[in-house]
Amino acid sequence: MKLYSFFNSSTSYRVRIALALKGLPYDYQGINLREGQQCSPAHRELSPIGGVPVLETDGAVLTQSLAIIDYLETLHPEPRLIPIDALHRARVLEIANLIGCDIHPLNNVRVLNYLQKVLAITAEQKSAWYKHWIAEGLSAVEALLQRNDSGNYCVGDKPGLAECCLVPQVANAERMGCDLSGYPRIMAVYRHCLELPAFEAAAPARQPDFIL
Ligand SMILES: N[C@@H](CCC(=O)N[C@@H](CS)C(=O)NCC(=O)O)C(=O)O
Repeated sequence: MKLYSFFNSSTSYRVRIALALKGLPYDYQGINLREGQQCSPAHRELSPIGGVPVLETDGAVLTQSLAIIDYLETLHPEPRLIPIDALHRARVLEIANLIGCDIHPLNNVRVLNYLQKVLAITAEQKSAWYKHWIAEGLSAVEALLQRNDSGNYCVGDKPGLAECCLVPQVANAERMGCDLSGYPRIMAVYRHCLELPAFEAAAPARQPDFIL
């Protein structure tokens, strides 16, 4: 398998964690989002919307991190990242969807670029936008974790799809200087996961295309 990724892309980080949790080897191809490589005609052949991650596998090209993780889960069910039990499964998917649909798209590179380059907002306004949507979204995740009575993990006693989504989103928020002191349950899961070898291997600083 070949993964097209950018070291600090949170959606690529989701897939890297899933691959590492399942112990699946892959080749790494960096796509530099800072240089706009995701918009090149060659990359759009792989990802029509112009993004990462992309997984090439068995002659197929897959986009969308959650679809890629679902594909990996179907072919390599152990360890399970998405529970079978209906309620646990729904709880994992509600966190993954909250992060994937309600948080990440608002602060994606193309959205921030449009705000700054087309609508001409200032760097301060861009930062305020970013922090606002992180606060709205992570407050909701924190409420779900309280409802789940989470401990080391969002749901249950093993890392899975919810942590694949949560850890990269928190890493991005930390990098962007967001105040995370109001999310004790989220931070407990985050800190615990960062200690695990699979999360360490998937971390931005461990990727071949890492740059400061
Ligand atoms: N929903 C997609 C989002 C993929 C995505 O947009 N990734 C970001 C990086 S985290 C990206 O490539 N952005 C490039 C851009 O917006 O130009 C997924 O989950 O894979």
